[in-house]
Amino acid sequence: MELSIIIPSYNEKDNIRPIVRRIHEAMGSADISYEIWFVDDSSDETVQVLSELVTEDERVNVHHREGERGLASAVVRGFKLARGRYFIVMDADLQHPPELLPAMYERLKQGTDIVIPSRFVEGGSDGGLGPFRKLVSWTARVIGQLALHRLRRISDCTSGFFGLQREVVEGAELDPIGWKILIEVLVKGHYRTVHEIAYAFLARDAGESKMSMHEQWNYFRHLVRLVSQSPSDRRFFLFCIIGASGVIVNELMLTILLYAFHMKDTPASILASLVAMLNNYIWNDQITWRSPREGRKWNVKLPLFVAISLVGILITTLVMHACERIGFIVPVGQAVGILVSTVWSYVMNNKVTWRETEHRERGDIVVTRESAPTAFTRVKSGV
Ligand SMILES: Nc1nc2c(ncn2[C@@H]2O[C@H](COP(=O)(O)OP(=O)(O)O)[C@@H](O)[C@H]2O)c(=O)[nH]1
Ligand SMILES: [Mg+2]
Repeated sequence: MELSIIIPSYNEKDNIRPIVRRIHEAMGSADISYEIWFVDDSSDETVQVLSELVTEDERVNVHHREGERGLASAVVRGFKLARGRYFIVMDADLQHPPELLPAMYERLKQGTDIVIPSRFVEGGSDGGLGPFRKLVSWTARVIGQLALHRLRRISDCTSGFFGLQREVVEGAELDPIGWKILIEVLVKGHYRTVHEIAYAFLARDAGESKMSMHEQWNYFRHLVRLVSQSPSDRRFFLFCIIGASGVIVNELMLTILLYAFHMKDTPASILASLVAMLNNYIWNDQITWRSPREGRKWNVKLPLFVAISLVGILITTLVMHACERIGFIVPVGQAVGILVSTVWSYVMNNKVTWRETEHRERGDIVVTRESAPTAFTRVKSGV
């Protein structure tokens, strides 16, 4: 078996037959052995439609889960059931055009680990969503990309449409919450290459969306869990929290020095900053980079940390001025500067101050992009 197409479905009675037909049409010309797996949690006539289809069409397989819900866990079940060398996951409602399947398959066959049709690569669009859903979806993506470094370069990291080599998820401990199976795969999967293909996300053919506020909340919980399970993302998060705690220490110290010790403004300000720096150093040493790091002494680490922080202050000011020059007000420029210098300090401290002892297998992930041929982007589903 070459390819397994995995489709999570929940109350999609009017979409099941059309999507199977469209998949066969799309795959018809290609000489590929493939199977379709519906992982279904439906409580309506979808169940009957699927059981009829299984007897009519040998390529169709159904796994019905009784009393269970959840798009992402349905896909994980699909990964376990599927027999193909390659997997492609897509929705049942034809918002993901099956016409893209042969191109995705070709890429997988050439050895790309993960293929993601993207709404946000040149030539793609997400016309299938209303303005409110677009805003929610954009916010969710940005928060995800800030929290998890492996999502940063993937333009459509919350997509429900993607293909992968079986090995990407085999042996990975997938344990998603809610809907966004792709973020789970991107964070925990074993892969080196990602290819994005532009496509147009279309409006639903029939039935209605099952997206809800509850699912947005699940997405947030899922992110928190992934951050806690991914050492480097967890470190960056802790570093930011400790940095923020330093601001409170700084202000508190300043108040004490000014009003209890009647110090002058400038020395009070400098001393408060130094105390905050010491505060940050101690917490980072004890929490952020606790182990397994090189056993350097504090008299090496502390000066390095201070030097990096001082350069960070310089960076903040330079960025603030640069922003001011292009028309932003000073506080906004300062905020951008703080952001840049936080990333600077984190990267430098991670690489220099608390240098890792063991050689970790690194290797960057390579992301390539392709704008889709018009034929793929203009397909209208069933209309
Ligand atoms: N198995 C399973 N599939 C689900 C569940 N919730 C949604 N789906 C399917 O996931 C896909 C995406 O859902 P949809 O409502 O279209 O979300 P939207 O495209 O983001 O509006 C569709 O194929 C749904 O039938 C679920 O709890 N279990
Ligand atoms: Mg949909």
